[in-house]
Amino acid sequence: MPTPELLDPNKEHTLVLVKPDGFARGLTGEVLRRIEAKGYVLKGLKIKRASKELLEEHYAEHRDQHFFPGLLEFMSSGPLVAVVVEGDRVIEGVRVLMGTTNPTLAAPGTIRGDLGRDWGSKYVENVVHGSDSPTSAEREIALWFPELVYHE
Ligand code: DAT
Ligand code: MG
Repeated sequence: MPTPELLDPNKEHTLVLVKPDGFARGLTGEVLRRIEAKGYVLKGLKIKRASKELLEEHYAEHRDQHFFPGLLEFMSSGPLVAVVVEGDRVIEGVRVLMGTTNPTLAAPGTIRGDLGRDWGSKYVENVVHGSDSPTSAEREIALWFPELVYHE
């Protein structure tokens, strides 16, 4: 396989996941369309069924929350799409595009507000994930795309 282009450490990146609900509903293109239309650039992309081990690392900050087992069950229930997105202030920008966590309450115009809802399931199915800070973004990208990060 050809070596992928490494991420430019001088540029800002975030990790986006089109979650299993979004992928299964055929919304991957719509989510990526909004991110690209905003002007951000896709630097890495893969379809993947995430293991519980990977998700435990990814959601480590929520390990002690009551919803943690259900969150891992939902996130490993089917394939998802992982994406590295680049752009100035992209971490904040993608969070604004996503909308708030609860998809029933997320504002219209946002990905979660326009495409998500409650389905009466025991999980919060909210279509998309985006890193919440530079520290999280760096950690999450190294976890999902180690091949794009330069290691000495
Ligand atoms: P976000 O995904 O908006 O960054 P978060 O990091 O607080 O939200 O939580 C991660 C995911 O966990 C979220 O997308 C859905 C789920 N979640 C959060 N709070 C929850 C709750 N109170 N009950 C059930 N699931 C929850
Ligand atoms: Mg979060």
